[in-house]
Amino acid sequence: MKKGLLLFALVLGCMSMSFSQLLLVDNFDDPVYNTVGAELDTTYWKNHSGTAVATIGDGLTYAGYPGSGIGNSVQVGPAGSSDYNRTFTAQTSGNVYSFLMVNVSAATASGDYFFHYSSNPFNGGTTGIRGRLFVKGNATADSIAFGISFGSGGTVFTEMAYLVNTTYLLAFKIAVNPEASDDSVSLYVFTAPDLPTSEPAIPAISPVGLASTNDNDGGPGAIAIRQGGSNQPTLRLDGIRVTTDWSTGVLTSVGSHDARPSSYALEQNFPNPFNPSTNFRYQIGNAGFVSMKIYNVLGQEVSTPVNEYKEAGSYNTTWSAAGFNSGIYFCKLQTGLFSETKKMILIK
Ligand SMILES: [Ca+2]
Ligand SMILES: [Ca+2]
Repeated sequence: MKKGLLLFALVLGCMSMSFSQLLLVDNFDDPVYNTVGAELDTTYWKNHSGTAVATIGDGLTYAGYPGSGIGNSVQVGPAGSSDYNRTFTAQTSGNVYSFLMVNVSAATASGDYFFHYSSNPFNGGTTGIRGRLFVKGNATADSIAFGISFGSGGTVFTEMAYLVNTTYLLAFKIAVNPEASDDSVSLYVFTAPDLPTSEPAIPAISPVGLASTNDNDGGPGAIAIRQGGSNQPTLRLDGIRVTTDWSTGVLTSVGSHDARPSSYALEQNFPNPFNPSTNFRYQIGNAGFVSMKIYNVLGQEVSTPVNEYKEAGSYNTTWSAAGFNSGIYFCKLQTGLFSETKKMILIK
């Protein structure tokens, strides 16, 4: 079966289940890809434009935030121009929050955007839903303001109330609503130790974009980190947690989607041959969505013993083949970039 079909099957399976509503986590903590000074890794982040990619910087901390103090960060600027995106399951209704720590060391007076929402598949932001996160600085280059825009609309900034070289926790919200011209973005900015466990009533920037033509255009399904050239800020961002549920974003510690294939394994099932049930032991190196699917000898999917978000660790899963015919079956485990298949025999 093609990879795309498998992914589609995984997505369909997840939609019918109840699971943690974290859509994407990146703490830039994978030692294989995320060493300081290296380029933003293209294992997870796909290049949309530009060549001088963002690099990895020192990690950021924010007291109490689950993404705090884990591994490294992404360095945007001072040079370079690029736009790298990472997709997640598109959300066609409801709220999506991107929590991220941001520490700005320099920002231009006109400002520019450094992070944005787009659609899945990523479309470059010229069509589809689009929300952007900006920062600009004052003339003496010590105070900054954050800003947001939706679709092709203008940018709305906060007061120049924030400081350079200070780590803030941002919650960049995009709301997808059923009627025309009612989608929007809004922004919350927190200073440690402020860490509300539910969405505050009043954001730093109230909803922007309500009349945009990008409304209802597939929903958010990607985030992107962007360097914009001459007007861009210089900053680090870290601890990205995209979620449909505010409290999950700030409370649940689930590790990172960053994956090192060597820390994953699917052992041969036991017993094998078997009747009517058999066990699988497997190991997950980092938290993430895990699917275990059973295929018959024709390659048809016949059962899904596992299809949920799991913490890193070792697991045991039993598959009962009562009701299935004798024959050869395959068990495929998939999570992130890791995939392994074992062959087994049911004898009745
Ligand atoms: Ca980090
Ligand atoms: Ca709408």
